[in-house]
Amino acid sequence: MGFYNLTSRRPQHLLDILELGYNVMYNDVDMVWLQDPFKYLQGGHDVYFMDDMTAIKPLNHSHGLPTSRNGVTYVCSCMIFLRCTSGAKLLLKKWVEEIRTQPWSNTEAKKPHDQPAFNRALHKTTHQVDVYLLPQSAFPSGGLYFKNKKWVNETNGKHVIVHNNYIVGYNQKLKRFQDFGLWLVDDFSHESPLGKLE
Ligand SMILES: [Mn+2]
Repeated sequence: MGFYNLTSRRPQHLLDILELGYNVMYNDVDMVWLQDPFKYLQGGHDVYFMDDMTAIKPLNHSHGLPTSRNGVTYVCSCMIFLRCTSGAKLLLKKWVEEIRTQPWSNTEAKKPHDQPAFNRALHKTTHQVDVYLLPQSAFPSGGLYFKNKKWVNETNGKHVIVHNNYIVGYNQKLKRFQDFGLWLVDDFSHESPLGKLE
């Protein structure tokens, strides 16, 4: 419940930051940075994001808004970079509106879920917002990265931000990061103002 209440307020918080005149990088806490993502934010697009699909795409896939047969896309609301532009602000306003007008889209949980609303907002603003889909090899979903060792080997060295999703629960996420050698927190705890995380 806390998660949904928090994420339904997320677009408003992001909009507030843009209104102050800043660009903003948002990412979930269940993600690990293996390289500097900022060099991937090429061009002057309004918004940058990654796909939550698990199917492998060609390395030279399109950077436009994904299309799908039934009009449902799975752009991830887990990592978003927004420039302080009218297009990005419009998208966030539409996202807030979509959560308010259809808050129960996640019928299983009966709680507002912001990712479908984000996707609807993207489609409704498609001609007004300049979007950029980040390369899958650099920004893979957990459903691909943690489940396809062959793909991970083939794309070795290209991974930038890995999302530990397609698994539920804090302990499960922690264990998977550790199992895959991606739990770097302990190694660098002496450099962190937070110290060791328990
Ligand atoms: Mn996440």
